[in-house]
Amino acid sequence: MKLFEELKWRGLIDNITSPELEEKINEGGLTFYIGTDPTGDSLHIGHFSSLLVAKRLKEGGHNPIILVGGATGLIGDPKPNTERPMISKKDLDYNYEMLSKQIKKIFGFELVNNYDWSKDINFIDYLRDYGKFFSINYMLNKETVKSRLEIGITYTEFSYMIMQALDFLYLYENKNCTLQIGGQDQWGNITSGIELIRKKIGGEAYGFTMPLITKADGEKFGKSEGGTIWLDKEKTSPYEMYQFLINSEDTNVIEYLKKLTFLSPEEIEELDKSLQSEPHLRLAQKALAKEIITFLHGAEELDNVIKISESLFNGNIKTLSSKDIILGLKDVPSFEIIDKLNIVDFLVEYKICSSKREARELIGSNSITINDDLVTSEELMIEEHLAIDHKIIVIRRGKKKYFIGYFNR
Ligand code: 629
Repeated sequence: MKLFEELKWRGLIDNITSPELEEKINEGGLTFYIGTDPTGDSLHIGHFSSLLVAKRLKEGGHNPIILVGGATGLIGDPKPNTERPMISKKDLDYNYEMLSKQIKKIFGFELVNNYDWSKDINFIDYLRDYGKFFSINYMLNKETVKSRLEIGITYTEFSYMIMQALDFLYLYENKNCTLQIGGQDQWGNITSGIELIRKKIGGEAYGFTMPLITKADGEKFGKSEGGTIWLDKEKTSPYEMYQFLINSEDTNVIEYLKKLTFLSPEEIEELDKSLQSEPHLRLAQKALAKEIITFLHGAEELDNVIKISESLFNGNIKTLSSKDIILGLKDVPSFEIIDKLNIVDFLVEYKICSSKREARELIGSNSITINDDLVTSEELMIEEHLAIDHKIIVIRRGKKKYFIGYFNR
């Protein structure tokens, strides 16, 4: 399968600016770029599929440039239905440092900063050398701008597309960059650059956009109930990312394997077969989580995450450290254990049971465990010597309801 065909098969091509791009993608040898603004201090999994396409193109013999928008980040790419808050230069610089480090560490690509060339353009030159090539009608026709006319758009955000166009022209002239890629929301910005290159210097440049990943419920991919899934392990632990991925819906998991992993079409088709015949084994979800966690955080992190996940849910909680348990049970109810109580009073005090009667019933039906040990006596005193690492005890009510009690939080 040729590269362009594989990108299509993986659902990574939304729109291309000209038909001859297909052959050029298959031939290799293009210098291309993708840009990201430092609006946050980490990439999230929604950026990941776009940046992975840069890696796929690199493996297909093309030369990637990643642009981090130290200038455009100060202006704000207009969003369809809201004005972006103005970011401070201090925050922008911090985000820029964090994002550049992260992209270099994960992808190792050449980075450029559009502040380096934009900062030297004075206002009059900007209007004469670039603004002159943009008719208001052309700009008003951009999807995002059109949708903002109702609620209002400032001159600042309105000008953004000229800045991104200017970037493409700069990289075309200085790095022989003839292709820009981006998510489908970038179509207007990318075509603005192609137009500027054509009108100003008679050059020919190309672009293609990628579909943004969807979720079964139409929600934006990369947002879970626990919030955004960040690539920075300090913001989203490998365990949380693993849980997010392993819980992918059956209806989405094959799309995610195509877009977010380097598994071959044959391997993905095998996983699709297992999804159809033995969905309960969740082999596709396990493969997705394995590939992404290994790519981002390394094989060791993957092993640790699987150990936590299996120990927690196979009744071997005592093989884990309190740190891993807290990580693995991040969102379960937790409380500070103050007084020494017997188990019945304890279960009522910390609202694990609604009454002493219910507590006695659940103990009697073997439905309460402490650190995976069944509670068989109503006289059991809950004391620190029961704690794991002298810190926590894990109470499970029934099959899946967990609580964490802290002795020394
Ligand atoms: C200057 C800035 C350029 C080229 C691009 C840019 C950034 C671009 C943008 N991109 C999004 C972002 O930064 O806003 N104007 O968050 C985001 N991008 C990755 C994909 C995207 C896009 O980082 O292109 O479609 C979704 O992840 O929204 O000269």
